[in-house]
Amino acid sequence: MDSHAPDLSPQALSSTSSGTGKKVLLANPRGYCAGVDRAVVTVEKALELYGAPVYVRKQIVHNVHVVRTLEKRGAIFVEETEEVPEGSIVVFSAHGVAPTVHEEAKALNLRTIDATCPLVTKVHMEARRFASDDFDILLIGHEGHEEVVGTSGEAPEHIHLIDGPDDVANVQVRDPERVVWLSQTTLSVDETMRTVAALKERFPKLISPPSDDICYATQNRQMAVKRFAGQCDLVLVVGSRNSSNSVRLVEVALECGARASHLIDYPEDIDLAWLEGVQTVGLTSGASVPDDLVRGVLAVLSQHGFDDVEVVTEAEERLTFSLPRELKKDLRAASPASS
Ligand code: 0CJ
Ligand code: F3S
Repeated sequence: MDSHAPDLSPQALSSTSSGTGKKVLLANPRGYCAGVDRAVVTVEKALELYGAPVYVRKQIVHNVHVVRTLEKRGAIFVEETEEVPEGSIVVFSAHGVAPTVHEEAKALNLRTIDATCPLVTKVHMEARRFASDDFDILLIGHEGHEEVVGTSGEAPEHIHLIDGPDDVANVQVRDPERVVWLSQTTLSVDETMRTVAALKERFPKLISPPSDDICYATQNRQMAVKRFAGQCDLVLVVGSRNSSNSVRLVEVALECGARASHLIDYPEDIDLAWLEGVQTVGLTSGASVPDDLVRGVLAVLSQHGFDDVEVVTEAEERLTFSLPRELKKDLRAASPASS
């Protein structure tokens, strides 16, 4: 971590103002969710336990900085299972994989560690259950996103992808009386509700998922941005371009009244022209973003007079997930005393 980065404790934040009138509203919660923390720690522990290299299928989470940092420690990221040398260890990313990927790994005699977020696994289980009850499943999600590819792979014969409200008119189902909708975990809550409303118009008997598929972290980060967007001349979202939940935060900020909003990977990505005439900056980060990067952004903002930082709290998150079973077993075997 950058030792010059600002202290984000409440005491420090309440005493930093230099009276410029320039202000930062800092979203809470922001950054790492329980599933990302688990996935990143999984790769770190695997590197410690087995030694480098550890192969990871796809980006473990959609964040450039996280991937670069793990690469430096000896992780090798591959796009497809077949790129992993026979007999090696491979970690599956937080976004989940189709059953065919497990089969490919088995055929190559790979040792797999599945870092799929348990909340994604829950959606996979819903897909399997509704498919076995012979429902048509309308999966709301972004075409080509890894999570959607993985979930669709659970029941390709039953799943129809709905990528936003415009896809609703053309979808064909076998029996309009047996239709359920499920979703990707990292969508815009508001847009998804618009899509569901359109689907219900077409299929009045449409069944909803047994519990929210858009996860708690996605929802909380969007709600936190909604709290301050209307007061902001600019909302900065730290996150990578391929991070669905991060991109959604920019959209939410703009929809909810922010005059401008930008997605940045690093503090250096801030274009100083964005700060011209700005009094209030909102700051948040996607679920795959380490908080060091947010601290770096606060340091840059402070250098430009934005040193009055107010934390805007939407929710306190305490959820944690235990490490993948297969890794825990090996960790226990390696150090029985600490388990
Ligand atoms: O799908 C997930 C399990 C979310 C992981 C956390 O975020 P990120 O940025 O890796 O992925 P999304 O593109 O799904 O937001
Ligand atoms: Fe899981 Fe949601 Fe994070 S699905 S990985 S808790 S963004």
